[in-house]
Amino acid sequence: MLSEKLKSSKDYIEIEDHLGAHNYHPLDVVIRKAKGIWVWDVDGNKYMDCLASYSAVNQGHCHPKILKALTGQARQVTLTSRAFRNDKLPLLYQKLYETSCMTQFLLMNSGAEAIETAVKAARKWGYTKKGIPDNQAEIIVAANNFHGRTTTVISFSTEAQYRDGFGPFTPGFKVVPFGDTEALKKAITPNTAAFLVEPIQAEAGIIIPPEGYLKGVEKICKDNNVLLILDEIQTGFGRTGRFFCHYYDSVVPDMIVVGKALSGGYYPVSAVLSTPEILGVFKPGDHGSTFGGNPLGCAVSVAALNVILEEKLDERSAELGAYFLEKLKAINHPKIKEVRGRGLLIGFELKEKARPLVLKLQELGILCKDTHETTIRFTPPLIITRAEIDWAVERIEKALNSI
Ligand code: IF1
Repeated sequence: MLSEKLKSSKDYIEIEDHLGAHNYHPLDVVIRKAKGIWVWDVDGNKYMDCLASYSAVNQGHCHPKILKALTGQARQVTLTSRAFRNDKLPLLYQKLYETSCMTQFLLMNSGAEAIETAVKAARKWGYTKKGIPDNQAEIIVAANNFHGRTTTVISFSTEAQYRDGFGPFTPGFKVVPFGDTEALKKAITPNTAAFLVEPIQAEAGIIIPPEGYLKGVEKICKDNNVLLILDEIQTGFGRTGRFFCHYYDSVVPDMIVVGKALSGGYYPVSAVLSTPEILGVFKPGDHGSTFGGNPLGCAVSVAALNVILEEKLDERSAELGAYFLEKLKAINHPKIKEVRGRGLLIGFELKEKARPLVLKLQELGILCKDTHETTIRFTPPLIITRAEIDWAVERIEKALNSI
């Protein structure tokens, strides 16, 4: 058996690089175990996880309450398909209703699938409710968006690499600059069904729009009978210091798209949170997924949401994010271009490529990830403590001084 020979990280990496598609360039750390904000590799090294699986483990790795829900449900029933009903889906609907101000929900699995769902709902709403002529619906998106990797979703990406070689693309999308309400207003036509946007652009490098942007967007959408779709897949569930990032602006979107921390990292669960007026456009057979709304995912999801509420992770994120940001801003180093963030969604931009700093931090026991070459994201699980932030900042300073 091949696996008996596997001893060090090197052995695992060799197999992965040989047999796996090379659609990633991961750090050479092979994680075997994780707990809270910490992970351990197969060589026994311990690291602080400052990526939190791109905000999917806001609750911390292997949270015991979510684990209990997972194992308990796994013994009962895991998958029924939506051909039949199950006794956990209604409980998740109720939990989403209590936590989101939205009134109708549709469960999927990955973030990209939920975005696809929102696109389909917006288009059908456009034809059946707004009266857009057949096949003419337009959806406006923001430049430098990241909403996933499926063919339709990359059709409205502005990142050359995400599209290159994957055409032809899905038509019906228009791009406007992020943070620019005037551009949005100008782009709207009678055929515009929706505007899809992230409250903070994470993949683009933690880009926070100008004050009042979302409020302005909300008004323009309302005035023009255009649906406002917010992608809170990464910014949701406490990451930015509020339960949803758009709570900062007191806006009421028409659809909220969520995923990642909705399951605390245990199982892929995503959803569109909306209203009967909009999700009501789906009739039986219009849309679905084998695994969407399955009882295992729903049980996990209810527990994951309970952890966020019980541990007040949104408040923790606001408080500790402000602390982390302040400490990072206090580092006086010529290589730092800008430090920005909201809650524990923090971007640390250098004047040069960030990969060497990422590698140095790995040596010093911190895992993080660069984006767009020069920015490192610091997005630890929201359960991190002040002392642990102090520990991290000490190492970040040390790493900066040694590259
Ligand atoms: C990868 C980035 C983060 C997302 C927003 C939808 C999705 C994502 C705002 C799609 C997913 C992930 C995917 C992951 C890397 C990661 C990422 F660097 F690419 F941009 F988190 F910042 N909307 N983001 O952030 O959700 O289908 O993946 O469940 O490896 O591609 P998904």
